[in-house]
Amino acid sequence: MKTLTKIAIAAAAVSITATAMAQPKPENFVKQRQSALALIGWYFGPMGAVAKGEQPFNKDDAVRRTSNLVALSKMPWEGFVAGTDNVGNTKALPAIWTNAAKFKDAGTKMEVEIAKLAQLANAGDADGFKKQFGVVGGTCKACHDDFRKQ
Ligand code: ASC
Repeated sequence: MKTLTKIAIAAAAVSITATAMAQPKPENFVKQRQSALALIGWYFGPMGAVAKGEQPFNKDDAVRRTSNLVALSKMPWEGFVAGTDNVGNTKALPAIWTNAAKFKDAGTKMEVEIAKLAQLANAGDADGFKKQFGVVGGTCKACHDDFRKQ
């Protein structure tokens, strides 16, 4: 096969894949963001007992949870595409799209504060970690107050 033909076939394959990947169903966007946010709750929530002093700080557990959270905190946003405000059992409020800059800012705050929490976990700084847990929780709450149905 001529090189040019090979290139043309490869390009066509890439474009078919790109087209297929660019069109998830609206309900799959909802599933994507709800899954990411549920996992954030899964890895974050149990550390509340540490923050409250009900459980000792365990560096390995904190590092494991926060490294997952650093990755997860970047994920929900691509699920909030326009036109998915009334799909399935979403609690997303229209303000997510009508006040997109504020929503983006609220999401970025969570990412930034989770990154700090991960740094404190890696440093084994139990006191700093406990304080920062509350700061991260505040970023969750702020976004839920403004952008999620109660
Ligand atoms: C969690 C969780 C939330 C936030 C929020 C913070 O662990 O599942 O939605 O923290 O309760 O106020």
